[in-house]
Amino acid sequence: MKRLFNSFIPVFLLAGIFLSGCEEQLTIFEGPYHVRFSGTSASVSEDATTVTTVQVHFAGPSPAEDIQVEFSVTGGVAGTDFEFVGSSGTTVTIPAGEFFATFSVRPVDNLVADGNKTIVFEITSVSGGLSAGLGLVGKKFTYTIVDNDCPFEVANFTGTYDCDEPGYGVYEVTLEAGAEPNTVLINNFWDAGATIYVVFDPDSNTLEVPDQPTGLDFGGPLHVMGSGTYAACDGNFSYNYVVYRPSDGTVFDDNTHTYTKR
Ligand SMILES: [Ca+2]
Repeated sequence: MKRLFNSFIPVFLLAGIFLSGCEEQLTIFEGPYHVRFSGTSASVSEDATTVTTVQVHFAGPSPAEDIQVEFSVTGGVAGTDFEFVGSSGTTVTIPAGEFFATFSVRPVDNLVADGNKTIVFEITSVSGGLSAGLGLVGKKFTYTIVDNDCPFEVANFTGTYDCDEPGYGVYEVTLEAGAEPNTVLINNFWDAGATIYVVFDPDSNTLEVPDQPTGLDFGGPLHVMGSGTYAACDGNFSYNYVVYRPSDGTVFDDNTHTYTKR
């Protein structure tokens, strides 16, 4: 019985602490009344379709009139780096009798390794003479867009590849860096042992097959020309091309080559 009695004591103590905690939480907020962001930050990948809803709230008694909240945007451009969803911009309204307003944003994807973007929404003014945030608390919301692209490097486009030529098949080719910047030499072009070169544009995800002789001859020298796109992170690329005879313009092939790294 004594052991049982002893075990009750901590329970009563814990209950007392818990109840006193509840009483503290019921303390009524007495001001200063202000409008603030409910959260502080969010982070999304640039290629995500995630819509982030950002909330502001009024810390005070139920408002008798609408509260207009204006905010600024720094570190990114709407329509370029991110976009507003369901609203056009930088004012939200907390309706009379309510406490919350929201706006929503999502990232705009690109194919350039342009680094992470740190976009800051800051409350700049609130109607009714209310303050923006409580001091510095709640005044800013940071929206980070994490870049999912890789910088272009020639070295990532060398080695052994499978070349897929629709209507013909898949065959092995070997790529090596060319003498000119951002240039790669492709051997066994067209599965015909020819060597051609392609030029990558490091500032976009595009590449060009400049008009050039292939070294192949079919009633006259054959040329190739084309253009395509690449994925800098995995080193794969593809292009549309034509093989033609400049002497009379005859096109021998109008097709696509897709290169996948082995
Ligand atoms: Ca990017």
